[in-house]
Amino acid sequence: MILIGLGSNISGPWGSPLATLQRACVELNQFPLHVLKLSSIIETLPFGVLNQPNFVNAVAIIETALSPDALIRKLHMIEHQAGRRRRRRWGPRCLDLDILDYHGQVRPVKTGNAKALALPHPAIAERSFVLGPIAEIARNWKHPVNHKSALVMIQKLYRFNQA
Ligand code: PH2
Ligand code: MG
Ligand code: MG
Repeated sequence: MILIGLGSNISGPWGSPLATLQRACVELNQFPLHVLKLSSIIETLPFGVLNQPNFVNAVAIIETALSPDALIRKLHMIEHQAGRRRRRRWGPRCLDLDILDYHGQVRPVKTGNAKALALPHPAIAERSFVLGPIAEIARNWKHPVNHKSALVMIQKLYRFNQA
């Protein structure tokens, strides 16, 4: 299964963050990409850098024959069309498209090369705005490294099991 995280918190050439996310879904469904399933689009509080507008977030299950590196290049092209320019870490953006999982592939985070693609996305476990939508559309999905479902990971995030 290939999972893509979508996020936006500033308007751009495709309109509001919500309109941008909707248009991004259309673009994600252009050959050689196919959207199999899309989660609800949810409004979320900013994570990391706090003094920025709320985000809209969603997760899509897609299929494609593209390799992870070709896919990320394609996603960066769509981000660029959506008006994304600055690349401040965790800062505001018109559109962010992240590969969360690529068929369970594991590629370690390479230190000293911030641009290298790490798989699965290294921050899934800390982000309810990713885990919630995954739980909604991919009940049988398991995290490729810890083998936990999104629901179990959300419970850990909120420490429900440790209260
Ligand atoms: N993306 C970030 C940083 N913070 N916060 C929310 N709520 N949603 C995001 O998609 C998001 C974020 C960097 O990619
Ligand atoms: Mg991101
Ligand atoms: Mg990104």
